[in-house]
Amino acid sequence: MDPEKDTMFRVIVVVMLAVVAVALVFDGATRRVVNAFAEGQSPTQAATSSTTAASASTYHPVTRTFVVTTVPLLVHEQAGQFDYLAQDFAKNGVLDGKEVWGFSPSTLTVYEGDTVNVTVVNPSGDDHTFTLPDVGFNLLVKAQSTASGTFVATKVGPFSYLCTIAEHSPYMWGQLVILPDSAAPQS
Ligand SMILES: [Cu+2]
Repeated sequence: MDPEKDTMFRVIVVVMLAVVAVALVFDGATRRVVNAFAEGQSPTQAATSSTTAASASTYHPVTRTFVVTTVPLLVHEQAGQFDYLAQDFAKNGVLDGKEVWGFSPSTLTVYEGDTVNVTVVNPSGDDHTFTLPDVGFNLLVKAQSTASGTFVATKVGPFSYLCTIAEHSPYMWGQLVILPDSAAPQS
């Protein structure tokens, strides 16, 4: 090939590659700015959004209301119903000095920042408590009554709630699950 033509050909290829590269970069920048306007940001924010967008949650906390009922599972009143209970409740039986009660439901799930409203219904003849030691929340629910309270879910984690009446406490418990706000549906 003519050396002069060969040089010209190389120059044309390099110039074309440069034009394509500039077009791609310009297109990317334009898309970021257009997307930023669509999301209500300024172009300046858009320039930094690629590093900050992932961490910020847009979840708006809500109030979540729960009704929890205390339910008898294996208690003294059932001794006539299940013949094994007489032995269980006797001295050195597996339920000596205890009764098995539950909370229904036994799991409550909320998101970080939510306000949690709990009403505990206790139809039974025993007093109970609904106690969340890690949250600093406690309700005493007298026999055949209801009690309500509210707290804010500030810490992420699973937290146990229990009845602190000694006869019930090993068995009568449930779990409050506070999920991080980043796990919530983003609005
Ligand atoms: Cu109890």
